[in-house]
Amino acid sequence: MSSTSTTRQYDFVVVSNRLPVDRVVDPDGSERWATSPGGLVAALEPVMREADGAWVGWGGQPDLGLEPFETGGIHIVPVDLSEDDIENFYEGFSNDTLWPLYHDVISPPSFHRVWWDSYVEVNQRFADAAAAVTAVGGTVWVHDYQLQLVPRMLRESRPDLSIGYFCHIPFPPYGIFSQLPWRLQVVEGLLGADVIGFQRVADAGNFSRAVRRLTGLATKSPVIEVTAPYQPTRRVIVKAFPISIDAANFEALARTASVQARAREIREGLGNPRTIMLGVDRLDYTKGIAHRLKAFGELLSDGSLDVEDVTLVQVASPSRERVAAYMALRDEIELTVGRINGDLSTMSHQAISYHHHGYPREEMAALYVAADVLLVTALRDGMNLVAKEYVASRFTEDGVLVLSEFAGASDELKKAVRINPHDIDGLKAAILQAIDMPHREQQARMRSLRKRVAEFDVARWSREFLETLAEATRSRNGAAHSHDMDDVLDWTIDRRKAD
Ligand code: GDG
Repeated sequence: MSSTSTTRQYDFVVVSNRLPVDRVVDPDGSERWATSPGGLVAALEPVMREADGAWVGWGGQPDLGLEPFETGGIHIVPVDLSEDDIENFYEGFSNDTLWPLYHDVISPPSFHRVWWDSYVEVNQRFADAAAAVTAVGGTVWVHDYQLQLVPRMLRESRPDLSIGYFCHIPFPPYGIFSQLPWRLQVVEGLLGADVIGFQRVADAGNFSRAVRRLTGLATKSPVIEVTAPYQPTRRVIVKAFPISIDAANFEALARTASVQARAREIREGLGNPRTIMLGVDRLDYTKGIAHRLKAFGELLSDGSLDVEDVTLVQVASPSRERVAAYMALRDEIELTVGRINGDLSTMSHQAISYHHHGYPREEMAALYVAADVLLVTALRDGMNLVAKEYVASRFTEDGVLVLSEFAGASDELKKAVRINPHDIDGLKAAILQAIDMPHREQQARMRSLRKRVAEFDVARWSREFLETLAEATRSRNGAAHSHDMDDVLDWTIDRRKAD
């Protein structure tokens, strides 16, 4: 780690709530920063390196008071959050207002004016930090629902910038979005961007409808004409850019001898069941874990499945543990798992192997390799990367993906066994279909899924977004955007030709 000057400016800046690095305390008490394993870092790392870009975000703990620094080749510009900011902006407005509202109000959103005030204040802090470190004519890419006001705030202070925004979660239909007391401010905040990206075509449509209803601006997909009284008048592009994973990297990991050996060990540890089913989710009410458990429990208790033959491994990684709805969910899930295991496990075979842990990537890959069936039963999910990771790991071309139609991934992964998780009988039938699927059918489906995931990987996602942003900016103000960004785009286009 080395310090860099606070006044340094960059041609390419990414802004996200969390930094792409985690603070790690080693056994000897020393502290260091480790790159988070997330796909976003993997996707943007080459672009960052090429453009010598910077990442603006929060370090994950209150009041760190850090100066900009460099780690793993990435320039880091930390934004400080206090305990109050975490409570009001992050756990409050982001995770207890926007998250449930944007996921079909599965859990009721709370609306509190102090949370909103904090959201405005913290968004301004992120916008100021980004404005301070971005060079004239530079490009800023803002990520996710915690920072929806940043595009407009940046546009006001830095009209010279090229501004992109990507929403990782769904954008709700107007009937739901309109519940938000600050709906107009949010829409106006996003319209500060030149390009607004969503996971699904439906999300982009929902956003455009909200714009029409709230502002009266004209929209004709993919363009929103921002006209007076809004200033500056310009065109905003609103489109779907479905996010993906570093598929080649995942496959390479799955192929390693150690991951293969670990997968065999996992199977043996479970008592060598005929079928291993797997669920991997943050412990979140959007993921439909309770629906999955209900269907599986019923299949065991009505005799359709035998606990000696089939085991469900459920990884529920800890998430948002200070938010009340997540505490209640944990209790509900763990009670259900306990009941099913208590009623239906035998001395030698457990019905559900439940793990409330985060695991290293290698262990995740071993689980994907070991699993004959992956269950994705989300009630609403922007994309669901777990589904794509499973597909990328199945280089043997077998295994079955059961996929909720309410996950963004279902727009692309058409050969999955598609389910409506609310339809418990349908879900049970799909689980049986997956378990009994002939090998040839598994292969035919998996080949098609793998082709899609390999072709539309995360590098392509970031490339397509940044190319669209560069084009939009060019048409707005001639070729006035940064020349260094041109170099990055030349590089991404060369990469595409090489693919
Ligand atoms: C949001 C949107 C959208 C999970 N447990 C462990 C672990 N993971 C990794 C998975 C996967 C990622 O976390 C989860 O991504 P998802 O896409 O499934 O879901 P969200 O966290 O809700 O992400 C979502 C995504 O943003 C991207 O735009 O797809 O819809 O909600 O990569 O593998 N990784 C490790 N240990 C764990 O225990 N190492």
